[in-house]
Amino acid sequence: MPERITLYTAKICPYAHRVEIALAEAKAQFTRYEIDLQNKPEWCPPSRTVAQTFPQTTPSPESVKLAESLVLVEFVADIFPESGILPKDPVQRAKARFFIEGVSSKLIPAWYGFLLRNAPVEDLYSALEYLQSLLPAEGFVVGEFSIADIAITPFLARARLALINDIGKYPEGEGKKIWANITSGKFARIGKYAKDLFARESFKVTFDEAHVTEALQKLFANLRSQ
Ligand SMILES: N[C@@H](CCC(=O)N[C@@H](CS)C(=O)NCC(=O)O)C(=O)O
Repeated sequence: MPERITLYTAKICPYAHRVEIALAEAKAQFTRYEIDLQNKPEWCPPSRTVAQTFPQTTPSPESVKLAESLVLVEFVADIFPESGILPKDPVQRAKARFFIEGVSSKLIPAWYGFLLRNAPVEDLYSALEYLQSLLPAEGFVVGEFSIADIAITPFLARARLALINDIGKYPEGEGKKIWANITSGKFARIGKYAKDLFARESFKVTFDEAHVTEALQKLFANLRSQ
């Protein structure tokens, strides 16, 4: 187990946010460095496929550097087993990972496609329909709050902000309606699930809504005119 953890992160980044939620669940002591993704330090990997999230055992060059949000969430679960975010039962663990797979392969591509390229909203609806079908009648994905809920929360939180503020490439004025569509009616279960996720203390203490709203506005303000 590392003696010290340093997390290089960015409030805007949904991937890095996963790790912050995991650390908050674990009540872990760590040093947090906010990185400006538009002006990254030299040592930060240039590729956008690599997360800006590295727990380090010490700040020295010899320190252990790890990346990739889902790897880091499980790393936190491994070194802080008392956090309870990794289900003890192997079946529940597999179910949590199965849900995460759906977030990665269905929800995230559909959301970014819609947000950035005005891809059909039906893709987003069908990804959410699929994930909703995996949810139990109430509570979190495997009952207790787990890695599965951590994987999706930052994306739902940013989708809400982008949609209620009408930020994105999709037609102007559609955002609020779409957020209402995906949280009520046939998506009422997702709506209740999102409320439960947003009420979680580990989410509340790690989400700077004003900062993320402003950052989304800055990043994506010109999308419709491009
Ligand atoms: N698969 C990575 C994805 C991380 C990722 O794409 N992060 C974005 C920020 S949200 C990034 O690296 N942006 C930096 C850049 O584009 O240079 C993970 O799960 O950690």
